[in-house]
Amino acid sequence: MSQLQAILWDVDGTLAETERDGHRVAFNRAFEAKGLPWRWDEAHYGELLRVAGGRERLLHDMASRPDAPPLADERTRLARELHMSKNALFGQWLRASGTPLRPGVLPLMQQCREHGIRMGITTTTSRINLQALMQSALGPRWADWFAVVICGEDVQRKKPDPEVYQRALQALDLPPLAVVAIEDSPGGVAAARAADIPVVVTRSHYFAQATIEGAIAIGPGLHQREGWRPALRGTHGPVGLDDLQAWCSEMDSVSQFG
Ligand code: XBP
Ligand code: MG
Repeated sequence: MSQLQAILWDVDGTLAETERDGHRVAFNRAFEAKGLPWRWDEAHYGELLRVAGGRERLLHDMASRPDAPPLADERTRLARELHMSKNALFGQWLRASGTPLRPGVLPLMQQCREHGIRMGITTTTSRINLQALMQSALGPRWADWFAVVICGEDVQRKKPDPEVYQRALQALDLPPLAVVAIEDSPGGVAAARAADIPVVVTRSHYFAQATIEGAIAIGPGLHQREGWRPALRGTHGPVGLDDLQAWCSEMDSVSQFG
């Protein structure tokens, strides 16, 4: 493992808990505003999260709804309309709720900035949603924190396809083993692994129990040292760059760990 030179951040579930009370509720409000009786409860939305991308998720759900438009073109149009409406409502929710970054995220970001470790965003979410989150969490100059930002619109194929990660590596001009991805979902981990990038997983609400294969470390969040596999040395302080580097160095010995 070479020296760690950059961190690639997933967004939904990793930077912030945005799904259950954010995207899901905004989808439901968009259905209501359009006069549709569809509602996604928490459990159903958990199932739907297997499909990356809000528009793709809508189309997937319509496929099993007898009251969805019969023609593919109509479904595509409706999905686009609902998705735009959902994203606007999601932005309103973020601004009103002031949803914070998950604990431990900001300290690691600050440490990266202090030590010249570049950061990137690698997400399937829409750019407008990322902007709303980062604006509220890091302020109007949030983009200065990141050397590369790849969103859903920037790729042909969303996670678990590796494209988002391959594009980030290309933009950073780094080999996969010089970076670490931080993810929360099996699809996100699969995307990073398919790009040969080592992945650290912070468990999120919807993927707390999910089977996750191929991560170099899995734990409850960056704010605490307890509960990580492989175990972290020391008992105080959030997960830091030294910890990420140590996991990367141990990688070969834990590659079978799922
Ligand atoms: C998570 C996703 C997204 C969001 C909704 O992205 O799959 O689709 O659920 O956002 P990630 P959009 O974990 O890669 O950040 O509706 O804009 O797709
Ligand atoms: Mg995620």
